[in-house]
Amino acid sequence: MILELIKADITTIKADAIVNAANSSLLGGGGVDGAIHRKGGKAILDACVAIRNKQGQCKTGNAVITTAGNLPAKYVIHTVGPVWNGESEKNENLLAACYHNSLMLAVENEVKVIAFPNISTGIYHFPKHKAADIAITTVNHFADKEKIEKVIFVCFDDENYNLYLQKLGI
Ligand code: AR6
Repeated sequence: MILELIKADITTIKADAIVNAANSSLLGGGGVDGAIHRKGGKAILDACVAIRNKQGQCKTGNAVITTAGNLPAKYVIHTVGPVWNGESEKNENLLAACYHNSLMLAVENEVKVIAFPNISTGIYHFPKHKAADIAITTVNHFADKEKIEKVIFVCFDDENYNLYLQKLGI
């Protein structure tokens, strides 16, 4: 499994799946979620509504998969990160679950290339250095690693990009 780092808008990435930092409603919001729904179009929202009607809200740490609509990717994996509230261990486990469950869904759907944004580090205020450690560790420890060809960490802001550069030893 190759790890790649880029600084970009995730909606421009042509991966098999891009991951969305969603909220439990699955009905869109601001940040990367807003950008994905805006550019991906109504097909994504329709698919999210269908999932909600079937299973209700998406719990923190869980993930669901939909079409990517008009985006260059094939799928969007929507995962709900924790809102940082200072409860370190609980929040850290939930953030790790986001990466783990997104990778599980990727494998189930034969996704070979998956792109992650820096989940929870925007509106949800998770400390960026801790979030980067969790993202990299969870991806590196994923048991079915050989089934994924490439994980792309997509950073949007300089602070995250510089942290990942350092932590990935690039
Ligand atoms: N491409 C890649 N990364 C982005 C983009 C983009 N287009 N836009 C922002 N980021 P956030 P959260 C980065 O706030 O903290 C929404 O309202 C951003 O710099 O999008 O998980 C949801 O509906 C940051 O590093 O997500 C939820 O309610 C990272 O994406 C809530 O925000 C995550 O920032 C989720 O909050």
